[in-house]
Amino acid sequence: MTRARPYGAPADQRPGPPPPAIALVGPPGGGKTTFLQGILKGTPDRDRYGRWRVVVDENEADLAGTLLGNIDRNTFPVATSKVAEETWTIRGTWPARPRNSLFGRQRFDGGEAEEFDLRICDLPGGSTVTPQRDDIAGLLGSVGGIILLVDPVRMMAATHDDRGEPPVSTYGHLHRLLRALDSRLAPGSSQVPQVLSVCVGKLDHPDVFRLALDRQALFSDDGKAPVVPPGEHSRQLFEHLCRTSVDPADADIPDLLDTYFARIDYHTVSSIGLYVGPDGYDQGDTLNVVPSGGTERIRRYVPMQVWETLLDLYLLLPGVRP
Ligand SMILES: Nc1nc2c(ncn2[C@@H]2O[C@H](COP(=O)(O)OP(=O)(O)O)[C@@H](O)[C@H]2O)c(=O)[nH]1
Ligand SMILES: [Mg+2]
Repeated sequence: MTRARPYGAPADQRPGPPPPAIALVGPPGGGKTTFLQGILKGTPDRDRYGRWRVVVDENEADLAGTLLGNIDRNTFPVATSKVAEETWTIRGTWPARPRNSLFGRQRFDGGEAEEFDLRICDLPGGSTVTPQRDDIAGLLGSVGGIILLVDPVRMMAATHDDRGEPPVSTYGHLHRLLRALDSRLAPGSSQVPQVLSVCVGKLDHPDVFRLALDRQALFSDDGKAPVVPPGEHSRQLFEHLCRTSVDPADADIPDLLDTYFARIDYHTVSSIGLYVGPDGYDQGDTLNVVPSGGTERIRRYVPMQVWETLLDLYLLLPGVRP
């Protein structure tokens, strides 16, 4: 985002270094635009993360406007039909006092407003990354952190999508992304400098939710909707999905990631959340997507762990915290 400069201010008062940045990537149809919609709709837990919001630049207002419209109508975003690149500014302050998070992670002292960029390169459904054409290498090389949104639905046989288009293979997509990143690597470095956040999406999907339940990965705080905690539980769920994927190549994803990244964080999210009714969360009535006139309607948007994924990764970026 371009910062405003007082009119007539000397030209040498240039803005400082660019803010830290995070890229959101993942196979087409994996939920990236819906994740952005979740960021726009949701807020992080204020006690643990403070106050954060998206600052929409005039040039990006189109996308935000469309997503707000979807939220009003309780719909998913329409599928991307051309390559779309967007940058959002995320700005906020941490809580005034340090606290321990539910999952034992320390939060930092608050104070001054901080900001960073969230960048997305959204490819149309069915297409694979072509580094030269999509300039994905430029995008990945320009950020300190990468959120890889993993789509569990396409990995699970029982829930293979039936929209006619075969889903792009997760391993294939990732392999191309990493090769693109490789092209920006300083000669001689063995691993890429970016911090990776592996983010399993669509937790609300009945089959994904059942899997998490069966694997005893779900934890609930005081009658609230259950979540898969970040870190070890999310990593185990992710590795299980890879190992048992309908695409046998996916079994090699964890090794591939370890080869490239020195630092990996793990989260599990749902951009729409489980259904929470007027009387709160009810474990007998969790389905949040219902059929409506030949399409799907979301009963109520309660994004889950999307802000947490973003802010946890921000804290891991080089130079953000001593
Ligand atoms: N159940 C569920 N479905 C999701 C979620 N996020 C995305 N989807 C589904 O995945 C489809 C593609 O999502 P989209 O955000 O367009 O993916 P993109 O191509 O990566 O931007 C949507 O139309 C939904 O059907 C989620 O959190 N829960
Ligand atoms: Mg999209």
